[in-house]
Amino acid sequence: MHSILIAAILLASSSLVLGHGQVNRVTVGSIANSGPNQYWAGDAKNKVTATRVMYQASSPAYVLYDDFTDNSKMSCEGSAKSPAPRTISVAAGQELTVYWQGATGELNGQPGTGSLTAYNPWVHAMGFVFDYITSCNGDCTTFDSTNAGWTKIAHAGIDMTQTISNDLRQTMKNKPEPYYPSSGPGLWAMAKMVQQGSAWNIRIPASLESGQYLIRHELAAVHNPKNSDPTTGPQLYIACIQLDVTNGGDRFLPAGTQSNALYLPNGAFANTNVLSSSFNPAKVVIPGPAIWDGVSGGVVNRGVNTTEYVSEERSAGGSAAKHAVHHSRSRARVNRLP
Ligand SMILES: [Cu+2]
Repeated sequence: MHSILIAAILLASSSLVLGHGQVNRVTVGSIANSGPNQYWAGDAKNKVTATRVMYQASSPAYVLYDDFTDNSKMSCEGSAKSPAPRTISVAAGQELTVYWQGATGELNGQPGTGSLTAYNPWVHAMGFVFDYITSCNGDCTTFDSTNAGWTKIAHAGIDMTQTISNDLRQTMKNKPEPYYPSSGPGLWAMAKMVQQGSAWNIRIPASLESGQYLIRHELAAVHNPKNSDPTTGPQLYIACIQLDVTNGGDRFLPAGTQSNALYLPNGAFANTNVLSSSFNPAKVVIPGPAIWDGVSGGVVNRGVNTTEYVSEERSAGGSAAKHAVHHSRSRARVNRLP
């Protein structure tokens, strides 16, 4: 009995390797910016994209728990030092929409995927969605994000006030990754995303000062629970999108959390087991730092007296002081513009 179950799980795990995907495009209002071609750098759209190249569909296809402490991989899936050539303009307080595309056609035209047929829908339906942001300290197209401090602006786990559609539940049953909870309430953020046409909205905080920022938009699929095999556990798909935020408010971001400190390789998140008989969707905790309140960090100094401002921040602690000094420098640069 048990060996049959184990064999079934192993079979399921091996076929899951074919999943995955990437950003199809990012939109702001009626403006669309295509994601890059991950497989051919010479593609013309790679010269005009604002989304950094992610891993391809084959190994490595996503970030696993062994790499949760790796700043280079965790910041932008290997593109920390490989920026995209463009930025997308978005006003503070406005939304951008990220459209994901599956690398394979498993869900193409399938019920419950938001009638998306122009390209492959995203292929996983259980997991978290996280949105982080960091300042590019100037130009995102030259910004090395390896040691960036990330501020969380949104996250979603499993919504117990909602239920997956019967259509998507049935569609996932036809894959080797049936949906859990197998009945009753509990809508994973990733299922919600698939149901709405593999799209996810991200609202830029209205208080955020104008400037260039990198969004770290992250899907964390949990269909393949962790065991002794290092290729199991949550699969992180990390899209870094370069933004030019306009009409900003008067706040700058706090120092944030480096990507190698967001999640523990052996914490509750890494050990999420949707297949366990003891899995309780109501007890799922969203990992990572708290969502930014839109206030802490600091007030942008639009005057010329940056020295006084820096000394105020210094009393708040080392990293904040460092950040404040950096900000004062960028203020000074901004102030020189006509
Ligand atoms: Cu996948």
